[in-house]
Amino acid sequence: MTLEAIIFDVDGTLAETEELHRAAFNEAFTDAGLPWHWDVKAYRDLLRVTGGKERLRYFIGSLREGRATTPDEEALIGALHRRKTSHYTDAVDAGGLSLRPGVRALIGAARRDGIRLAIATTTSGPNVESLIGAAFGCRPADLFDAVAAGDCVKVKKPAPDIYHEVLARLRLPADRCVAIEDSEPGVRAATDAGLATIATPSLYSADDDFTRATCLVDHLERLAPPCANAIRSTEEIGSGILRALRGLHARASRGMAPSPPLGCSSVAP
Ligand code: XBP
Ligand code: MG
Repeated sequence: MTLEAIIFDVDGTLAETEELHRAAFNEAFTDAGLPWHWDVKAYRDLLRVTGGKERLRYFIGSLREGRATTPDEEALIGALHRRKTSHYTDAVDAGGLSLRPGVRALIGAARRDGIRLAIATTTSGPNVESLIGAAFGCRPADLFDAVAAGDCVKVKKPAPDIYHEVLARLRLPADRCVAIEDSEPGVRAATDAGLATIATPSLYSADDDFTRATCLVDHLERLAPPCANAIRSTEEIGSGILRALRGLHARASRGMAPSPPLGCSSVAP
């Protein structure tokens, strides 16, 4: 089976975004005069709830011992989340993020080789626009054939809906694509949609369970074979990552356990 498309998650996968998200939530709380503050430990737990509005709803529910949110609280969630998105996109627009190792190289190699690119993310559309604008100086649609983000599906990850949506937009079956994810809910969503999935854990997801992933690797650049000459061009790194992805995809589509590529921390059975 030929590899035809690569589907990227955004938060934690394209870039280490979660500390900026956390700061933006806290700024929104301060703006609203609320005494709430999400520290790293609290945010690690809250990240189990995917989606910013859903996270806020869960948090407010936990303060109210789990009872359903009132209409006033729903209005507050909407207002806080709009404010949070504004703080977050301002920080990204100001250059607050850089891409994770290997991401730019792989995107370049895929474009040179005619492999299609897509995004399947829980994060809101404006966040994707800001990150792609800051990193590549273009709109997401200039780089990606399909961009499925935020509320474009009713049920967010770990449900597979966002991947079903992006596969429908690509008009491709799952076995022609690979997904790249950084977290357990993301890997679950992608694999439940039938996708071979490369896991590149991020700061907040290092302790997640990645046993469902096709391959677990610290970051994408580790998939490029090392060379004696320590200096490799971005093109060489990108071609190496893409070659490894093609190999992993081919083995996954034959139902074989992938042989560990260099730099793989571990591989699912
Ligand atoms: C990760 C998330 C997102 C962000 C916040 O998404 O759960 O909710 O933390 O984004 P992914 P919003 O890894 O799928 O990109 O506040 O815009 O929802
Ligand atoms: Mg993610």
